[in-house]
Amino acid sequence: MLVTTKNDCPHVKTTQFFPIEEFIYLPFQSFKCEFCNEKRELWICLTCAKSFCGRYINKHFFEHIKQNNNHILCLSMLDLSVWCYKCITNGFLDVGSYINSPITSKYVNAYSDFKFGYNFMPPTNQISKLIKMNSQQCHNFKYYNFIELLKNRQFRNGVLMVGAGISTSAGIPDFRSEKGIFKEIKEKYKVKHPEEFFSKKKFIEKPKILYDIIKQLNLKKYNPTITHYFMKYLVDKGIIKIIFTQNIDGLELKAGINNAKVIFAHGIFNEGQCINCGKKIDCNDMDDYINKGEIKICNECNNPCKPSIVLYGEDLSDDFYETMDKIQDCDLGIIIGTSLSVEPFSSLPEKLNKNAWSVVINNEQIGEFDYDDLMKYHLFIEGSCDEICKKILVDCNWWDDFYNRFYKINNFNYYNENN
Ligand code: CNA
Repeated sequence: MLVTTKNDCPHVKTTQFFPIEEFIYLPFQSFKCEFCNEKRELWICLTCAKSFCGRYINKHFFEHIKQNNNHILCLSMLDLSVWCYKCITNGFLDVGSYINSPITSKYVNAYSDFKFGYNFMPPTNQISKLIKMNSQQCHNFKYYNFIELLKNRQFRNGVLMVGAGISTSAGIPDFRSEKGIFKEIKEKYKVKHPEEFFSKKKFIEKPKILYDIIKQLNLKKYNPTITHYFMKYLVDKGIIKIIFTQNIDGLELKAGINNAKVIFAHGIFNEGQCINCGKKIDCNDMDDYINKGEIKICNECNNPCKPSIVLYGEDLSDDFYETMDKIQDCDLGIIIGTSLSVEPFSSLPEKLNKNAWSVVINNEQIGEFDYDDLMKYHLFIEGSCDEICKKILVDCNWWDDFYNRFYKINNFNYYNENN
């Protein structure tokens, strides 16, 4: 084929281009031919940003321009070349006009950034005049792009990383919020650093305090929240494959999520073990001791037994370390209700690869590192996690199904009613 490179195509000036600030957030990975659903040899129309198969498949791009007179510039999703169909002579099949202009380069760069993770062409002065979007617009584009991918099952290997914030609406306080456990401990025990009561050192010195805290928390009485069922829903849909939780309340299991999918990074309250030799204690037995406020002593090594939660100064389970390497293969990471301030859990999101989506749902900004710098597709959704999970379900058209499966059989107002 004879190809001429044109830097001065007259149709570039008269073409109405799809807004570049929206183009950069299009879900290219789910693009297919608008006519025949083909995924091979696709062309993106630079006017409407829809995709169509090319001459070697069913020639639907030609169909598109026949129907839309002014849609003539297209970008190849294969080799990133841009063509003008008005400049093409000899029918469409023999001679093409490859366009290289500042404006079309913006689209090439944007798509290249998606496809390869870097810009295909060096920016010219014109191109580098970056289109500025305000942060709300940017957020909305990203959010709806995310919803589109979620609803079309483009994510197949997602990971959830969650913390105490997913259980606050059940009535279980978190650690660090205004009404959190730390504040209460500070006042009750007159200490500056409430964390110390969750340390191995302090437990060995004064085991009774941790027994009292666990007794007061009475974690057995709580029920899962909308967010827990949302997590179950994503697992059932095959979108989420692993859940890392910092929570010790076990509500993930109460919501029906299979034990094999959940890594309890900080253990679980209703089991027990010796602080020294690790010997397991029957959970009813441990519960009895906690309720009586009597310290269970290990009959193997004579040391105090603790609920099977990981204390500061103790190592996390092998499961945690073995599974965390899987995060780098995930296509989606959703982080919910955690301040991400406890290591090594707080480093888990950094294991996501740059092309994975990372979505943080929390009622305040979190994390030490700069996600926007680290992740190409990062979305922070601020607010109550139950409300946001509901919104996502509605936007994906999953709400009715979710409602019938989980919502109508659970009373999610129990906490609000009691408070
Ligand atoms: P944290 O440090 O208390 O952070 C919780 C985060 O969630 C904060 O950023 C809050 O602003 C946010 N948050 C609270 N409620 C909501 C809500 N409804 N919607 C959205 N965001 C909300 O707790 P982390 O989990 O980050 O810290 C890890 C500790 C807490 C782990 O060792 C846990 O074992 C420990 N913990 C667990 C539980 C539990 O099992 N439910 C309760 C309290 C503490």
